Amino acid sequence: MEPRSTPSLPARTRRRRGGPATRRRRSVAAAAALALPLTVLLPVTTTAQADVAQDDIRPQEPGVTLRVFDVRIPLDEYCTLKPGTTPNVDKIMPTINWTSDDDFGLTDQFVTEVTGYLNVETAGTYDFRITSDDGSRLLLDGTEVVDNPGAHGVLSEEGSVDLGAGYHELLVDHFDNAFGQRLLLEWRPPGTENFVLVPNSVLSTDADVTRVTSPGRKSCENISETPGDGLPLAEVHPDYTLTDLRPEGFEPQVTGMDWLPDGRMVISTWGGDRLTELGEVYLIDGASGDGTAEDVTYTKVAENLTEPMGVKYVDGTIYVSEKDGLTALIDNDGDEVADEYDTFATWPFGGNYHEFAFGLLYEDGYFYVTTGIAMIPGGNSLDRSSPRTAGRS
Ligand SMILES: [Ca+2]
Ligand SMILES: [Ca+2]
Ligand SMILES: [Ca+2]
Repeated sequence: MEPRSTPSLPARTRRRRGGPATRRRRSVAAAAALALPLTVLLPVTTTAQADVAQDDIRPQEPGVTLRVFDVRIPLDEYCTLKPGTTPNVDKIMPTINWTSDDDFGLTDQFVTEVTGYLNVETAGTYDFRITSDDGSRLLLDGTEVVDNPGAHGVLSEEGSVDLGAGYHELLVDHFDNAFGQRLLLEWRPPGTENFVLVPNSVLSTDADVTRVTSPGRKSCENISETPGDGLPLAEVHPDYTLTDLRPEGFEPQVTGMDWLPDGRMVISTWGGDRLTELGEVYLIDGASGDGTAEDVTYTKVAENLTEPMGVKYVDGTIYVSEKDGLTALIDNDGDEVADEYDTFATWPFGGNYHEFAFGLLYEDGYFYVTTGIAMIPGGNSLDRSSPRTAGRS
């Protein structure tokens, strides 16, 4: 199974396709074609509907985020990557103007996703030109502004959009099938004559993100594949049955699992954001054997835990590994809800978001965890001399 992003990086919803403006543009073009069959259609200006409120934007740094995915299949259309796909390349770039293998990080049969914001000072009609080898498209605030589809050599397409002053969510999709590759985004702001490269000064992307990558081939949703060829888990071998055990309304972000002697399961959950104390522990009944989601019931045992990443049942007591130590959940009155949270052991913890204690195991009187290293957002280890970064468990 393909490694996922670290839990500290909740997946963002990126793909908002085909907003109202796109639909409007198409219907206007169709009507014009019916009424004036011999007339060349004039370009129609789209309108980006949803300007991004300043308050909704995380801290920014100049540039755009470039993610590249190694799909290794012939491409003549946009690839919809399978959910949770980790890129092969993830880096910040000053502008969108790339040609070489080094720029993209891959050579052929790859998919490119560019994200960030376009911040314009003045409202008005902006023209955009996207030049690519092979296909590409530009979306602002989820609305398609320029489409340059299909497999082809270097080719430009233009489009226009009315923009309000402020931030606009930017997305460029691109793919390279074979031979050369190119991606260039230019614009012509209101009152100017010529297309120029969209400058670094108006581009920004989320600052202080951990850029998680993984090697290997990535998969598109719209390509048929068979299980068992090294692809991320999407289906299982036909000899097995994949069963979803999450009942309606219960979709925990599970970080650890263990069995109780009576056949019930105990799970720990993450909490959903960095450095929170929102982790919980549940007892799950009905999750074994031929059980389905309808058979599953759950009860909360504990809450307010610091990003627990492991859970273990030993001699009648549930233990969880939090960021900073091992906690025993003590039930005094037999109702299976913890009444005391006893710190059973501690280990080095520097308060860094990336420090976790994974994979709680127990054998012959000893507990075992593996600790995640402290990281500076962006990807480097914080301190190579600390016990955590030296790889000790
Ligand atoms: Ca190429
Ligand atoms: Ca090409
Ligand atoms: Ca109790």
